[in-house]
Amino acid sequence: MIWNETKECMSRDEMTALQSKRLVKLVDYVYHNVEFYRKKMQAIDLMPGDIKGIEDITKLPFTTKDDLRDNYPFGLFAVPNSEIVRIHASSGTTGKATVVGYTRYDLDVWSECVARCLTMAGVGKDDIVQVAYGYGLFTGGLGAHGGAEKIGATVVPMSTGNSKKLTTMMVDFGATAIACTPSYLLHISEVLAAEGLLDKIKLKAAVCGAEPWTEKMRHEIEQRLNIKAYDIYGLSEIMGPGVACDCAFHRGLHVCEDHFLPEILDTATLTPVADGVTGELAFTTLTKEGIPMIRYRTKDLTSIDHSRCECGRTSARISRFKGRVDDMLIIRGVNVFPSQVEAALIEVEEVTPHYMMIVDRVNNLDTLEIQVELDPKYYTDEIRAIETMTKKISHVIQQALGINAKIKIVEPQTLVRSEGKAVHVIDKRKLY
Ligand code: DLL
Repeated sequence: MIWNETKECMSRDEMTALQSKRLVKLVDYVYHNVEFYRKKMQAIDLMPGDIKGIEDITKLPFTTKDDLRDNYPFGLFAVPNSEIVRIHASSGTTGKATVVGYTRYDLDVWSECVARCLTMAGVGKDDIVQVAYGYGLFTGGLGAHGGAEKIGATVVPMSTGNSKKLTTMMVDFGATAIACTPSYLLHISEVLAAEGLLDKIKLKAAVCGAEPWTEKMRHEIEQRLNIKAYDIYGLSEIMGPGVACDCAFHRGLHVCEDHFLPEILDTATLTPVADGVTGELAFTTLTKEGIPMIRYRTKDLTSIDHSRCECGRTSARISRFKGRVDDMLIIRGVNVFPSQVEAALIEVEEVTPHYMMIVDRVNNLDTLEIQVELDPKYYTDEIRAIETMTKKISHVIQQALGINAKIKIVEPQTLVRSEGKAVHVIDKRKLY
């Protein structure tokens, strides 16, 4: 298929026209090439001709992660395996892996989208980019890699696993950009500080994503490393990193909406909500050949803004993620997102942004313990000081979450640092 009609900075009408044209073609494509979609459409008496533009999107059925698992491994592919040139997969915590396949054209689109994101972060052909997302079945490493190569940057495929080597090479190679998870970058900043290398780096930009993080955490990273940090979003079912990224104005993430049509859905009714209203993000892949997705429910919570950005780009922007529908903890009836804890802790000067939430149930009552690390320069054995600090943090958490939590202050460097997606929650209630 040839999809090559994209023009930069289209007007909203031009974008709608392009999306509509592509959607019509896509629906016809999946109807004739993926039995799963054909059966789903037949079940509701929907024919490809009934979809005339994006205004008809709500007529189409949703797709979920379970659909991918139920059709494991290749059941949703629209092309024979001879056309598939790459497989990625994500395992999740339960069930079978979700497997995705890319044609050569899909890989081209992917690197184009990541290249757009890196360009938004000011990264170009003169930069030396350390890619420190995991390489392998996870899309982070190879996805970022493809985009960085596309813009002609010098790519250093570090992957994860050896922070000391990474920091040494960051200095020796004069790396100017890094792509990794925000939590890993915080860890790298600690390693650089411990090695006395902070003033020897040439880093100017970081493109961070794959996990929720807050605006405050971005500032923290920027301050520690004296760089600019950008938020990149994506998911393997849709493509991988590069579905959206924020620009220098940080007023939401620009969606590559010529390739991915976003919808924000009311979490209860699954009907589209207005701009600015938070709901579940769904995507329809407008150009994907290997494994096209129709109204894929991401479970990620965000809102959308279709107005023109100060940077001049006209693409729709999704706000920084509030969490996932299924990350949401319900503790004593209150909805709690780990990102709220992170945002609250970052307000407390004496603690680091590393934390672990342990949720349990004692005598039928939910309990929440939050383990936090003090900044080494504030760490003390003095019981009185620890008590005062604990009280202070309890208050901040109570204000942020609306529930009480037991705060446990742990010694610096105690909590496990992640190299990939950070794990911030142990929910023991699920074990019963
Ligand atoms: O995490 C792809 C990726 C790699 C994105 C590197 C950015 C950078 P999955 O493993 O399929 O793919 O996980 C996708 O991660 O649905 C979100 O819940 C979360 N996520 C990804 N980026 C962000 C972000 C990759 N910038 C899931 N902010 C998504 C918040 C994010 N959450």
